[in-house]
Amino acid sequence: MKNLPLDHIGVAVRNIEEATRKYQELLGAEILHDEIVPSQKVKVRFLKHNNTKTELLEATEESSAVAKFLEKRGEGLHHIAFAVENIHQELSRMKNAGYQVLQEEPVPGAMDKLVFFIHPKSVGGILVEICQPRS
Ligand code: CMX
Repeated sequence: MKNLPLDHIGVAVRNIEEATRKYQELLGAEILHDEIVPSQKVKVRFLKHNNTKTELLEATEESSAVAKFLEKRGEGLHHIAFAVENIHQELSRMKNAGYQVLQEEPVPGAMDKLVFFIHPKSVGGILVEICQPRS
C-alpha cells in the first residue's frame, strides 16, 4: 500500500482576510489560490509556506459544513488532506476497510480536484480529505 503524501491542512475561519493577515505576519505565508467551491458551500484561500499548503475555509451559506463546524466548535483545524493517484480505488479500499466514507463517489473540490471525505469519528477525531487532480 502507498504511503500517502500530505496535500494540505484545512482551517475553518470566520474571515479569510483577517486569517490571511495572521498567517502572513506569523509564518510569511503567500497567497496561492482563491476560489468559491459551490458543491461545498465554501470560499477558500490556499496559502503556501515553503512546501506546505494551508486551506483557509469560510462558509458561503448557513447550511455549509463549515458554518456548522464554526458554530459548534469555533475556528480551528477542520481537516487534513492527503493526495492519491487513483481516487476511485482508494474510496473502495477505505470503505471496504470499514472507514466511514462520506461520499458514494468522489465529488469536485477546490483547485480542480476530485475529493471525498472520511468521518472524523472513523479517524480519531480528524476529518480526512482524500484528493486527486482531475487533469
Ligand atoms: N473535525 C473534527 N470533528 C468534527 C468535524 C471536523 N471537521 N466536523 C464535525 N465534527 C464532529 C462534531 O463536533 C461532532 O462531534 P460530537 O458528536 O462529539 O459532538 C460530530 O463530529 C458530528 O458528527 P455528525 O453529526 O455526523 O456530523 P455533522 O453534521 O456535524 O457533520 C461531517 C460533520 C464531517 C459529516 C460534515 O462536516 C461533512 O460531511 N464534511 C465533509 C465535507 C466538508 O467538510 N466540506 C467543507 C470543506 C470543503 C473543502 O475543503 O473544499
